[in-house]
Amino acid sequence: MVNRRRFLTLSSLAGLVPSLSFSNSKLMHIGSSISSSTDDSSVSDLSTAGPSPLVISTWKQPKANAAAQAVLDGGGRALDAVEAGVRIPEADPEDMSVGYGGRPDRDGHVTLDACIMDEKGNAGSVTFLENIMHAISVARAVMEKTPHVMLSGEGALTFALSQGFKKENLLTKKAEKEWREWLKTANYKPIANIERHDTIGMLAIDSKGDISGACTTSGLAYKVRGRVGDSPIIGAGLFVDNEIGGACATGLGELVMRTCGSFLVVELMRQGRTPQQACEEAALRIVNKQEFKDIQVGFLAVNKKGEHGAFSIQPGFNFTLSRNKQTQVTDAKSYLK
Ligand code: SD4
Repeated sequence: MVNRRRFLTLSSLAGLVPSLSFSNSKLMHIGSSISSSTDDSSVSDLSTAGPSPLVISTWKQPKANAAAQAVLDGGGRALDAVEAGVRIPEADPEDMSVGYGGRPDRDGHVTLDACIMDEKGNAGSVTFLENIMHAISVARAVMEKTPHVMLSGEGALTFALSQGFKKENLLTKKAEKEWREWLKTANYKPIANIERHDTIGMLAIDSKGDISGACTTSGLAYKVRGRVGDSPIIGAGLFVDNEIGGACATGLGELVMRTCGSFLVVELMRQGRTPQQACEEAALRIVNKQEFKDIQVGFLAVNKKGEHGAFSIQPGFNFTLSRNKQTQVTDAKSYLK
């Protein structure tokens, strides 16, 4: 349950929320197909607490969820599910915020950030990786085959090649055309939702009740070359603690990194907050301390009981939840209306 009173209290203490109108839009039902809804309660009929496996991901990601759910349905591990899930947008040229087809940096290079965490607290990450489609699988290889957590840039690429990953061009014609158009003004200013962020953060709970998570992105379009966001940073773009739950973030990574956003959400759940309360409080931490006008950040979380929560600064953030062979896309509540 969302603790609205707590949120209102926190908000009004900070003097920051002039109007909080919570409408009561209902979830649409579901069947085996995908449904969508505007969800002000965020905790929906798919989120009935219980140990049943679930997959939840940032933004509208039904295909990714289906791939993850197939792993869970076969009795697979949450770690395998999240890897399989996020590989879908990584390979999709139409998804312009992740992997192949991702928008390049200002110099025309697609550079990838990704990380993964398993139920034992193991973590792997790659940053500033070029020319490898499945950054998430490289991150997993870092976790499982090296004594390290994070590899970056040229070193990450060399490692990927040594593991048999194939080098390929990730810049599609479409992304290149848009980038050349952008070059005419080369005006860079991150604005909420303007890049139609689709970075995927995914959390899964398997039939044993174990939790894992993955996050992968090509980062901000036309970023300064070498810029790394929150997505590959354990504790910022993703954090999993199998005793408590998991969280992931999307939006402007700089704001998420400054607050260790996903770690904060998980720690708030450890202190007793529901996933929804934790996401709201983490977002408030940002708006209380940082310039957030025009900036989007969204948090997504699940706890060990299988409850979920989602919250963003600006409207426009949604998430995809799959459970019991049903999938729904839901608009998250937001700080600004
Ligand atoms: C970043 N957090 O690189 C990512 C971008 C993102 O949806 O989430 N886009 O800052």
